[in-house]
Amino acid sequence: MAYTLFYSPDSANVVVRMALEEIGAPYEALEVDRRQGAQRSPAFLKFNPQGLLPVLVDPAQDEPVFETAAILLHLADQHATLKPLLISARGRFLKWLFYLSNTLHADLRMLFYTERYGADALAEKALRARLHPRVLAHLALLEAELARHGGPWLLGDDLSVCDLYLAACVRWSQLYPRGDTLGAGSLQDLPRLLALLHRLELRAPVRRAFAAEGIAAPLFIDPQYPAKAAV
Ligand SMILES: N[C@@H](CCC(=O)N[C@@H](CS)C(=O)NCC(=O)O)C(=O)O
Repeated sequence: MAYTLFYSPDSANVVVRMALEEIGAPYEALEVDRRQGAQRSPAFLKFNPQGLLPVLVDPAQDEPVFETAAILLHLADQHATLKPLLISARGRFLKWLFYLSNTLHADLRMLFYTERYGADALAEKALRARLHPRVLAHLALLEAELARHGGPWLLGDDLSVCDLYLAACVRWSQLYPRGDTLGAGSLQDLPRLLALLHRLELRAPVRRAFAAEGIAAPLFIDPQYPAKAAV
């Protein structure tokens, strides 16, 4: 039976959509209109009481799954793909998946929604100024990991859900929040990361995932806003 993915263009659901397209799993995508605040509607809160996207409904599971990393791990385990198959690499896989979720994505979220953390516009600007170098440090750490083992993917030879998550985070860091992003040239000292992003962008399933959300190339380096942007 098909999965159901709740989405809004260019929200974290695009990471899950890349995974579904890479896997070739059948799924239905249901739009939650963030421009209308539909993620806070009683109907959607039944699927995720946090009011956040993405949510994946797997008919084989007793409840909807939310949290991007949890959905990715679930899909990778279910389909035995987009993850290392050797049990000795399980720790490394989990380590980077959780790092992307708990550290990189978490700081990006704070950057995108500074109004939820800062007392006023000045405080928000100051917070963003503290977050920018943090995000750049996270990207530098990922670049160092790629240098350590030689890539081409974050976990080494094979594409994993970690690469999909990482690429979306780098994309968003260049687009959001509008008017105060990391800035041009912020990726120029990260050649291995750039190579990973170029390589990923060539993959047909990845392009299909973005096209389905109304997003044209370039996807990851100097990316474009979606046709229907929520923010
Ligand atoms: N920790 C969550 C974060 C998801 C998240 O930040 N979703 C954003 C879109 S990228 C969202 O739904 N924002 C709507 C809102 O905050 O009202 C995850 O990893 O799934």
